Amino acid sequence: MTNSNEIIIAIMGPTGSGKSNIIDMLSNGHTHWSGSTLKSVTTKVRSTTAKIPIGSGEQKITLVDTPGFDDTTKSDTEILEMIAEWMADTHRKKTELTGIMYLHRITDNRLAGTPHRNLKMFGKLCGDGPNVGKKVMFVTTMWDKLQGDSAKLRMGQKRQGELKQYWDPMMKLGAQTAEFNNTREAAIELASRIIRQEAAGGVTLLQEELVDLNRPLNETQAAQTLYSQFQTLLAQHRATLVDLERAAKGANDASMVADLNAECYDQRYLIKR
Ligand SMILES: Nc1nc2c(ncn2[C@@H]2O[C@H](COP(=O)(O)OP(=O)(O)OP(=O)(O)O)[C@@H](O)[C@H]2O)c(=O)[nH]1
Ligand SMILES: [Mg+2]
Repeated sequence: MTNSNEIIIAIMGPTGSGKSNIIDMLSNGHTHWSGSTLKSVTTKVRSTTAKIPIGSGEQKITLVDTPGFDDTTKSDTEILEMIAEWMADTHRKKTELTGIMYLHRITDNRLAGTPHRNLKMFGKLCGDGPNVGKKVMFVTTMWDKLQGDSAKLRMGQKRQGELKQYWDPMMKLGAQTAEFNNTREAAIELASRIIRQEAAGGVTLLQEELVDLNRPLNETQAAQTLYSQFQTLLAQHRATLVDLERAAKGANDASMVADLNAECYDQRYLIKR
C-alpha cells in the first residue's frame, strides 16, 4: 500500500541552478532557502509543505530541497549519499515521489564536462522502469536574465536544443521539459504540470536497488557511474601531472618553473581529493 494522495516533488540539479529559489517561490516566501553567493548553499536534504492554487482550489504539496551536485564543499559521492538516504527512507515508508524536477541554468555556457556527467548519473539514479520517466521534468532556469536581448535569447534557445540531446533518453521515457523565468506563477505552473502528469507507481532504480534489492549504495548504478567517472578523471589528472612534472624539470626560466610547480600542486590536490 502507498500513501498515494500525498504530492511530493523533489528538486535536484547542480549547485546554484535555482532549486531552493523555486521552493522559496512555491512556499510564497515562507522558506528563505535560496542563497546569493557563488558558494553552495543547501547542505542537506530538507522538505517543506506549501499550498498552491490549482483550478478553483488549493493543493498541498511537499517540496524536497536537495544539495547540488558539483558542490564547492562536498564531493558528488557525499551528495549522492544524502539523496540516496532520503530516497530509500521515503520508499521504505511506502511514500511515493510524485515528481522530480532536474534543473540547469540556461545561462551556463558549458554543457560538456560536469553538467553532462551529473546528468548521466541522474539518469542512472532514475533508471528506465515503467512510469519513472514520466515523473521527471527537466527545467532550465534564469530565462529572465536573457529577456529583452534577442541575441542572448537565441543563445538560450540554442543551449536548450543542445541540452535536449542529453535529456533525450529520459524524454523518450516520458520526461517533460520546461523553461523557468523566475516568477511565482511560473513555479506554480511547473508544479501543476508535474501533478497533472502524475504517473501511478514507478519507483526510481536507486530506490529499488537500495530497498527492494537491499544493495549497498556503492553497488547501485548511480554510484557505479560516479565511481567510473571519478576513475577517468583521476587518470586524466595523473597524466597531466606527469606532463607538468616533466615540463617543470626541463624548463630554464624561473617564473615558468614556479608556474608549472603551482599547476603540479593543483593537480596533486585534485588527485588527493
Ligand atoms: N534571475 C534569476 N536568478 C535565479 C533564478 N534561479 C535562481 N536564481 C538565483 O541564483 C542564486 C542561487 O539559487 P539557489 O536557489 O540558492 O540555488 P540552489 O540550486 O539551491 O543551489 P545549492 O543550494 O548551492 O545547490 C540565488 O541568488 C537565486 O536568487 C532564476 O531563474 N533567475
Ligand atoms: Mg539550495
